[in-house]
Amino acid sequence: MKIWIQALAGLLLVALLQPAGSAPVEDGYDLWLRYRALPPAPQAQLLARARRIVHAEPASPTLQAAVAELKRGVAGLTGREPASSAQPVDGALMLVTPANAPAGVELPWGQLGREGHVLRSLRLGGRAVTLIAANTDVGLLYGSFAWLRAAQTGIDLSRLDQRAVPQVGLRLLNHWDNLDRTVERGYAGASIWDWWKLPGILDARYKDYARANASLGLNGTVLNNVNAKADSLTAPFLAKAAALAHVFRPYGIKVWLSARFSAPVELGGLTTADPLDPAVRAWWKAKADEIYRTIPDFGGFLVKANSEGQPGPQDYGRNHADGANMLAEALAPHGGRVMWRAFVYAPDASDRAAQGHAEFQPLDGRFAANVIVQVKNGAIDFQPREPFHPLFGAMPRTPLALELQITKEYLGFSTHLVYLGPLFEEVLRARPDGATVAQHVQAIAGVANVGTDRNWSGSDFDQANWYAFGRMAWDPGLASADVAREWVQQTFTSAPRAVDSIVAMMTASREAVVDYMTPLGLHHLMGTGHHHGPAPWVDNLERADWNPVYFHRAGRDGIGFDRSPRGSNAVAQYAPAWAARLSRPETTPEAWLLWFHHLPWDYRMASGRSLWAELVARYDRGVESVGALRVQWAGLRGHIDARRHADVAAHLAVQEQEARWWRDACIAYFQSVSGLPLPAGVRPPEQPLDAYKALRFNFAPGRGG
Ligand code: BDP
Repeated sequence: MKIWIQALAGLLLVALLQPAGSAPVEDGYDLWLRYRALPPAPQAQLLARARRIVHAEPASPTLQAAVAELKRGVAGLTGREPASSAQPVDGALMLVTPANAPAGVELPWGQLGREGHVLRSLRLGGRAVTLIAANTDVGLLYGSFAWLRAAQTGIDLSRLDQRAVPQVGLRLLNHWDNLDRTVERGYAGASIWDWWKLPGILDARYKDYARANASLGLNGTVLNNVNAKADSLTAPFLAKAAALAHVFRPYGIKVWLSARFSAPVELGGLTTADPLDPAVRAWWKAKADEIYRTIPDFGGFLVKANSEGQPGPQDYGRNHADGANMLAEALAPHGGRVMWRAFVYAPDASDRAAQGHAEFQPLDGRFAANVIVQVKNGAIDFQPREPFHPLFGAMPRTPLALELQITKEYLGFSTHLVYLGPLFEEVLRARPDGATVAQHVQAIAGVANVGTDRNWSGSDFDQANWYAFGRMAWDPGLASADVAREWVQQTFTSAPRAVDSIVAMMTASREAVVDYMTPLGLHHLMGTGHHHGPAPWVDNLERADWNPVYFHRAGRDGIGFDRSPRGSNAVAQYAPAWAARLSRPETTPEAWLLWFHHLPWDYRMASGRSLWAELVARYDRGVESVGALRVQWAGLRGHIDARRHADVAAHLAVQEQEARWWRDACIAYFQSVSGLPLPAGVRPPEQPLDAYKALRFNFAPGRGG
């Protein structure tokens, strides 16, 4: 017995003592901030450029964070941690603001604003140095992350001359996190906010979360779900939010809260939350004062009102502007803002896609200066593909925010590999009129995909969606493929062939999900409530506009939602050139065809196929694309650390099964309504339609509390 115990203990010891210098096990926790050792040549180049770090003393907490990150990064990438120095020695990395910039160097201070930065390598008094220059310490922090990114993405550090200034002022994550730590539409574990233990106990994750966001230039975070509980505005919860704000402050991140419109009734004991009632206004003013006493740099409120059962000004016969302006007035003396969501749809609306514009556009110009109307990228709800929302370009006198969803509620949760960069790019670059959506907005918000899973996002590749959101919010001009490339280089490998292969996978993945879920402009075909899997047959929900049949309108005569002038005429909400284009199927982009038109099954497509044959072909193409992703990933074995390789491979195997399921269930259903035979050579669905209809997912994640 004793011998056995000794032998076991010996084995354990061997397992625990890894050979010196062996690579750490990759569990995804470090995100894109891994800083693993570079190959010898880039390592030498980096060392020559980071012998010492020169910075102002005493350093503010933000400057300390920048210096600490540089030291950590250089130490990881080269094995040697640079010391701080007061002198610009040869090879110095110098963090400079106008207060300590070296004389004689021309820098474009006037163009950098509060958050912009310059990276420049130059010779100073005969010494080779690198300047990270910004007007503020937070600019230096962003510049430090940018320099570390350059060091890891093959950029020549001896010829640096980069300037980066964010184009959109407010760049936020929206957490749909509940106070009991469940996360609405969260697929990465529980909420990272341990409300119960806050404010006394601070999880180390909070700081790493802040580092990750700062590395992307995100400058705000809404802590709680838009389906808000009033409790989040009580003193105990404000103290908890303040503790988080304290951790985030050095990283340039402001805390925001979702506010429940009826809080004056629920917390204040008032009989009404009518925004024009003086007592209600006084309550919110006092609440705002209390919040700013607790969190002096509080960002403001995010509000979901009169949407999906949430309380709002319409409960009192008032409109969205009345509600938003009342909150804005309370926050204004403190510099706070209101993000008022335009995600609304009335039970009696004849076309849900037209509702947001119908309620909000007439209010253009009536919102207070510190209100921003937050609009989802499309008019329905974060589908795999939607045309840009008709409110972009339609409210020229109102600041707008673009809301994107990083968590993949309708795109396979955190199981499917779907890189969202191309989706973000599509909407940011869409041109409602002379300007792009990105040019029309003053804020960009992303519904977070962060949770307590060790890898933060539920899968390795879902980290890329957080990354792409942040990078593209900072610079909407970035190409999604370039963002994917730099993410891969920092996250997986810098070996060029492997990088190319992974970037190709990521780029293809978005079109694949559109094809195997909702091709040709179809939308909202998913299962009820949990939104997992296909259910195009659902027709019995309480509200018409919750049913997939409402959206696809498939029957013997054809398929698609007629939003042309012959139908709901939602196209009229777009600027005239778009309205004209979208009114006719021949001039509507094929990717949006069934979003705007109801067409017969034998409608001739650009490919020469009938609509029915094209639809089937798209479903098949989607499944084949996932098969191709699996093959490509299998070819990367040996280039990627074993644990993450196996994990991604397992996810892709499930994705392929689920893509097949989507294809088979949708084809079986549409065939049952069209009555058409399958085109020649097409594989019939594996199961009869009823088998798909019978599936239940009572415990699917993400439904919140
Ligand atoms: C939908 C979600 C729901 C959210 C809602 C919203 O299914 O959970 O509360 O949007 O954005 O995407 O308010």
